[in-house]
Amino acid sequence: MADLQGLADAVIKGNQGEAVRLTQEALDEGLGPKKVLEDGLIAGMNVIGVRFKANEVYIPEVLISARAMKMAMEILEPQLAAAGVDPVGKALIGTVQGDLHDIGKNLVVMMLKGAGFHVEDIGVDVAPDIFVEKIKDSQVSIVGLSALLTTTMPAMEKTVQAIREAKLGCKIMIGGAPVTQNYADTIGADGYAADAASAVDVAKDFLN
Ligand code: B1M
Repeated sequence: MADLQGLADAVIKGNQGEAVRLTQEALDEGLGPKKVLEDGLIAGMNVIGVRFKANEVYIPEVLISARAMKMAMEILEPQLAAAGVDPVGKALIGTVQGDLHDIGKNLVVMMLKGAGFHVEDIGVDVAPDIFVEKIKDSQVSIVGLSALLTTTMPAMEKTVQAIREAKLGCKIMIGGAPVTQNYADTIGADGYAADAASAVDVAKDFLN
């Protein structure tokens, strides 16, 4: 019988082989891909998110779990598309102009994917006009900006301004080590997250 709790546990433990095997087994037994995603993979990543926020697990564990989820998603994604299952939300994320740091951004991307979001990662050193162009192309409702340098924080402000001027109507979340809620308020961003797990909470709030 399909073991979705076992699948969630495989993601929590970062056991790629088991995550792939149990995903395939559940599909073979006729379980809907949405159920496998929600009650297996996302349930597992949710636990990792909670433990990460509570400092019970650290970045390496999150990366290992995210990799297990990614492997299982390779089997699940075509089935989700075939079944017409929409992602919970669509987000686009990049590191702002002048900044090459991407480890934190990548974690945010993984956690959002783990929570069922479709995420377009547009990389590092992204100029404001490129953000605007990519948002127009992908029609996302959530945009994430990451910065790790105090010297690139002004690029966040310019990017927020460019997105507002283009009237794209999306919610903007910012984050990165030097960034604060106060800075988000100052530059007119809609939200701030201190870490990758909190970024999921902020993105979910945006949907409501
Ligand atoms: Co750089 N670097 N670095 N660096 N680097 C820092 C950031 C620094 C604090 C080191 C230091 O001096 N102590 C310092 C910044 C000082 C400052 O501005 N206040 C610094 C500097 C100065 C520089 C250079 C200028 C050094 C030089 O060349 N003289 C240079 C700049 C290059 C550039 O960007 N133009 C530089 C280069 C590099 C490397 C390329 C060598 C490398 C980056 C590799 C990469 O990312 N692929 C690097 C690294 C690794 C670091 C440190 C050591 C680690 C950063 C990191 O990945 N942390 C960092 C010192 C440190 O933090 N101890 C440092 C782990 C990561 C998981 O955390 O990114 O904070 P973080 O992400 C968190 C949260 O912030 C949040 O969630 C994540 C997970 O919980 N978060 C978001 C992040 N983005 C978010 C977005 C959101 C929401 C939450 O919504 C969209």
